[in-house]
Amino acid sequence: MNNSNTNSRRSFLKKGALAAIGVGVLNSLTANELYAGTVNGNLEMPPVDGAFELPKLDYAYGALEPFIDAKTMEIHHSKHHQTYVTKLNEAIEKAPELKGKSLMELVANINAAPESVRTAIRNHGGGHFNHSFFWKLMSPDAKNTTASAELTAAINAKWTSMDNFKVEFAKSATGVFGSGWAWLIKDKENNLSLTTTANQDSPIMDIAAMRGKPILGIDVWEHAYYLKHQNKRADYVADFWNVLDWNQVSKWFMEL
Ligand code: MN3
Repeated sequence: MNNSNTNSRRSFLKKGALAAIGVGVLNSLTANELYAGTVNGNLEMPPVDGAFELPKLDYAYGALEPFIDAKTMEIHHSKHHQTYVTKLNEAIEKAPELKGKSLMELVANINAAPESVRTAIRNHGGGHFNHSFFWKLMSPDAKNTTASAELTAAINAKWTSMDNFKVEFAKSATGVFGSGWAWLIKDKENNLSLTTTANQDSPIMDIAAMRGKPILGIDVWEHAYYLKHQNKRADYVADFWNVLDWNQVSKWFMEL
């Protein structure tokens, strides 16, 4: 049997043990279930000619002004994200058995990566996945978008109202200590939860403390906001709602 199945089982057993001692674990999705079937093609991102590529943005660097400034977008995309892509490709060069795997498959199976490149796949594969996801969540036309009826119902079921959800999400995002991400994730039954990850870890990773499929997330590394908002992360999170494309979140809620 291949390693990924063995690791999925181990991961499952570990999660079961954690749940038994009261640590909140969303569900027991196996690595394969996370990316099988109906996953959005854009996020599968198979390597192009053997190497991953920096995805193009659907909008100009200045298109999210005044909420996210053009310089931040340019550096974030063309430098930070590019570096994750470059270093992910370097890691895969050192572990040819990983060649040809989709980004989702790599990131969902950190434990299956050879030990020599595991940290690099975690940091740079995670970075490539998280940023590719993040760019698609934002749009200059965001103000014309609203959550679908299905997504609104799921949010209301958990947080009573959209306003209350936004308060809780913002708390989660401002509460991340140091660099990381805040996420809205869903389980197999479409139940929603908030979670955070450190560095470039992602909720889809088999090593995530709370695993699920992200449908919304915010990068709270200082590089995402420092030029405009300096130390005021809460202001950045407040501005984020103005560029968040609820059509995309609603789409992922149904499709992922
Ligand atoms: Mn970033």
